[in-house]
Amino acid sequence: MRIDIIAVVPELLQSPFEHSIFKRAVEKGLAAVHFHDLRQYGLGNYKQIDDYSFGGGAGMVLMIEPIDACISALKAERTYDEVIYLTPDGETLSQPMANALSLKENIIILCGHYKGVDQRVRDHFVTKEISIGDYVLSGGELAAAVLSDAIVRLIPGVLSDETSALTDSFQDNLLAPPIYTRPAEYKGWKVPDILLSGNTPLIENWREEQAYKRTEERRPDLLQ
Ligand code: 6GU
Repeated sequence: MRIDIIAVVPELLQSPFEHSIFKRAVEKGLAAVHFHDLRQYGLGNYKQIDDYSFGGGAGMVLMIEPIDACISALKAERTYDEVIYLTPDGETLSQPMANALSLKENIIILCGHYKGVDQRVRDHFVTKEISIGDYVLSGGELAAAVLSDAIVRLIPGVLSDETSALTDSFQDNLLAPPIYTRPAEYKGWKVPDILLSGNTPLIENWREEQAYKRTEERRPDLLQ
């Protein structure tokens, strides 16, 4: 999968891609991420990318020309499955959305900034609008890192133990059960006996019960 990220401040989101699971995905050739600085497509000597809002109102709006120039240059090179615009008024990111996006070949992620982008960008270039939750960020850059992480770890072969993505919280609409590692006792705080029993069916049963209990307590909405 290839992800092209268009951003006003690409520096904000580079380092998450240089470590851990992402780094491994890139090294294995399973994912490639390319950053595009919108400013490079800006207008005139000052490389202008934003302007005042028609009709007045506070805040600058990202202009259509630089965005068109950047997206068109990318589309001239390859076909894209989605052009995603990150915005607080988009559809809230969910695990099923991440699952579906992990099957795509090429995607563009456009990060909003300031007040957002000219509506005509959304009407004519964007195929999907995504928010990462009901709160406001200063720009879409951090949201792009979140979205990309959620997607890339699901690409087959990226996680060393392929089943581990399947047992994630949310993957079966249940939160993950409690987990423990050594020591079996610390300051008198014990690991549940059953996990030390070696009885796999009983352990699986316990985990399922715990996942259900935790979901009931914390996210009853997921059980609907
Ligand atoms: Cl995608 N962008 C911004 N600016 N704020 C957000 C968001 C996106 N998702 C939640 N809050």
